[in-house]
Amino acid sequence: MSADAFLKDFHLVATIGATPNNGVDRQAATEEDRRTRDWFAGFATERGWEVRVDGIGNMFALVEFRPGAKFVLVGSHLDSQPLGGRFDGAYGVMAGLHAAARIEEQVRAGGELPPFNLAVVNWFNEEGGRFAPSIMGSSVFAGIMDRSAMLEVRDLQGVSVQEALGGIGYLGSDAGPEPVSYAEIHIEQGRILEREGLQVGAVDSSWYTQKLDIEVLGEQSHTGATAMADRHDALVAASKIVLMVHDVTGDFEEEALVSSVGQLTLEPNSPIVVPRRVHLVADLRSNSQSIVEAARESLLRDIAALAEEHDIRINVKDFDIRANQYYPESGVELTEKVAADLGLGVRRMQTMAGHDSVAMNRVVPTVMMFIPSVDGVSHCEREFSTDEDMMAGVDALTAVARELVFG
Ligand code: HGY
Ligand code: MN
Ligand code: MN
Ligand code: MN
Repeated sequence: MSADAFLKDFHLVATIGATPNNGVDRQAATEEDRRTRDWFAGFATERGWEVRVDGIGNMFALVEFRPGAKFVLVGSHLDSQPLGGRFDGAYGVMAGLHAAARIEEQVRAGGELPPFNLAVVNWFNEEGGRFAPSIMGSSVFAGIMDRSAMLEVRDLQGVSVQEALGGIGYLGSDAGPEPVSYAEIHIEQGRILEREGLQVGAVDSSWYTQKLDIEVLGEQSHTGATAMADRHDALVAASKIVLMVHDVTGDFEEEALVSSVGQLTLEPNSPIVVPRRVHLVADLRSNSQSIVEAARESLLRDIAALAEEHDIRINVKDFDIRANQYYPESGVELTEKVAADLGLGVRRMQTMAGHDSVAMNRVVPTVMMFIPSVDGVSHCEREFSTDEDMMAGVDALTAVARELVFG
């Protein structure tokens, strides 16, 4: 499989769910997600690879060399954020498909049968935008999240994961392949590789992350006729919480803690009604678990005082908690060796973003790799990586996956 073949496929898939400024909107289990899934299945069946869909919508394309042997999984996710980037996740799935096609060609030509098989994975709902929590499909596969509970999760319109997956014809019942190891390549979504002029990141660890689900319950009333002293305005309190989530980072060393509120919904959301309810989600991340926990404690104290001051109710729930992950040294060294063999600049690094590898590393030895992001931006239409860097990544992933398959 040539470089041109990869680029042609990548740029074709990027047209699915394309948005006006070069992004994509392919949220989990939407019509656009279905179209990329169909494309994924077509690529596999064209090559005679078996396609399986499990009970949470994860897709597997199986390249079987040795019947009955375990599978090296390579992959990522095809779902995107709303108005997201066309590289996040999709690059890793496309690179996985092409790496598998190249390895299959080499095995068929070379004659030597590897001890393990190979499967390319498209994980369901890594992004957690439409259905929270994120990293859902791979976490169910890894036994970290309960499938039936996840099938009941509903989006803001009240549609469940089960209904949505059924609606696009991807609520399967196949058993996924038995994994022996996992490899994932992904855009860095930061600016370290670009700044240092390197082509590959050998990811050795992931940050500690958690989210706070916050519900502010005030009292609905008339924005004109209600005296200020009588108002219980949920949005005034929620606005203070948004600023608290930002300001708490100032209690720690610069960039040691990152946080934002990314989602906020308002009821009834009418111009002349004092808001009754605000739902907001805060994302807290740090390389240090104790920093996240200290920030959480401080926020809970300040939010309790706020509820008192405003005489309203505020409910806070923790969710999407991800402990630091440390990837096996052998995998980090493999990435470094492969990059050096390919003449690519490489360095070790952590990931602040979550990935399916965070779930898979809990169950099998996992190799996580990055390619550079231009300007370090992601989860936006401006997200970009060059064809050259993408191709270098496909070469690196192919070499890593081949090493894993040959054991
Ligand atoms: O959580 C994350 O960073 C990922 O994009 N879902
Ligand atoms: Mn991603
Ligand atoms: Mn993402
Ligand atoms: Mn991610």
